[in-house]
Amino acid sequence: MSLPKVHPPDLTPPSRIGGVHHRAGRPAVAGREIFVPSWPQPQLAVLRADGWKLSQVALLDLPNPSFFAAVADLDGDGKPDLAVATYYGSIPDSSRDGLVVFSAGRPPGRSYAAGRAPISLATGDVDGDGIADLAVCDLGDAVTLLLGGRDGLRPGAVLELKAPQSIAPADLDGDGTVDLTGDEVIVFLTRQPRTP
Ligand SMILES: [Ca+2]
Ligand SMILES: [Ca+2]
Ligand SMILES: [Ca+2]
Repeated sequence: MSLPKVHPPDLTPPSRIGGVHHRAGRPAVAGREIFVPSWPQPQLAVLRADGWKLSQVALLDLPNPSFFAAVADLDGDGKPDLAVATYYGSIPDSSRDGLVVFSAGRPPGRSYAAGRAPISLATGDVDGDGIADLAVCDLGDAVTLLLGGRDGLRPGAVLELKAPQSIAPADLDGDGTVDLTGDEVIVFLTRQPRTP
């Protein structure tokens, strides 16, 4: 049996935007679109896949460089939204750090405070209201939980944790709401306590 021949995709690497070399952060995917954050440029490339062809269709401006993007319907309108953690690269200079959310992946972006030096994101419905929520890990020793809603994100909780690198959503206790597990195997169960 012969295997079908596979052709490499026709890629236009986002690492050459504007003729300046930069590095790509953790991308996010929604349908046929791929959102690629980067540093040191404070921009995010929007790529679209068409079969094997992948082309850049937009370049979104950010207040800071970014290492991490995530996609989830954070306002409950049925369209996936793009969240980008932006981080200048210095914990002492964190004045422009935070989170930028592009509704349906399109500008303008809306900025939110999300700790100092945010480096990674996780999404899931933590409070069980049917709208995706967002957890932000930052090098300032915290995980910030922001709750999704029709009018945008609102503060949920701040969990102190030594230099969290990443966090994963999962329903660990099977109650239908998403729980969060940190890289130090610390588990945040979000189940509401039952009244006796
Ligand atoms: Ca949405
Ligand atoms: Ca929610
Ligand atoms: Ca749960």
